[in-house]
Amino acid sequence: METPVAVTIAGSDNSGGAGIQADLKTFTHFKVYGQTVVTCIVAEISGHVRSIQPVDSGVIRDQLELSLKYFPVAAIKTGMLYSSENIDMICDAFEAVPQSERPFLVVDPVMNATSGDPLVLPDAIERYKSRLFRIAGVVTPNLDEMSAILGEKVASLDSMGQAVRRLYDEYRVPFLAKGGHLQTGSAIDLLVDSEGLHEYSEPYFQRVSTHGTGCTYSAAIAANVALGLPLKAAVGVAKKYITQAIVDSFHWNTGAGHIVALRHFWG
Ligand code: PXL
Repeated sequence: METPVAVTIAGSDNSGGAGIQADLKTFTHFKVYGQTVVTCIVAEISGHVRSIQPVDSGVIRDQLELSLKYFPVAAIKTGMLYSSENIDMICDAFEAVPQSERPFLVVDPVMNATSGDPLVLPDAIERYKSRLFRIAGVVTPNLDEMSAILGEKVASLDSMGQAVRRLYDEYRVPFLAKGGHLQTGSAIDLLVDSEGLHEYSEPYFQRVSTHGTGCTYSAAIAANVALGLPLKAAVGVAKKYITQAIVDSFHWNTGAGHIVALRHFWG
């Protein structure tokens, strides 16, 4: 099989656990050729964002147009998009591709870092709802992001099931609701598509950093769809991968303290 190409549109995390860096490592793990559209440069470590430098929107557009024009892009994932202007521009570039040739689009609606620091300007959330969700192949919100999209708190498995159905009814594209933060002993995610609800459950591991889990999970879904798996199966593979990445996290002790990071590769 020819090596498929996948593109991540996201921010750069210098510490390497999240953002563009996590996405590229994940694409490489699955033997998918990764390309990047960098939206922001973020200076951070797990648990603390120090500064954000947005990339000029014309340069963001050029990165995406070059990938779409010159490469057989099978899948795109979006992470930290930062502004409504960026979202508009990405939708415009995507919609300019004839419908039958469009890559599969995974939208991770990144709003905050695990530390709670905002990674999006407040008005961008409306643009996700009015444009980007509607052209997605799947949208992958966590509980906080689902709450922000729906405008009401989603904090239990029951409410997550109802919420994800409402999202499907509203936007008519598959949604993967990630319940990892429910802390029920299992990390339960619910995918809703035209066939209904599918549940994915793996053991929940506490006390390890979750920095980059959303990025890594959505990149793994994009990689596996690019490899030819149907969405339902791609989510299953990605769920097992993210669980193992957490279990086998890196732990470092330096003069500045103890730090944990996801493992994106083995061997
Ligand atoms: O995990 C969310 C996220 C997305 N994108 C970038 C990030 C982070 C979290 O820190 O740095 C660039």
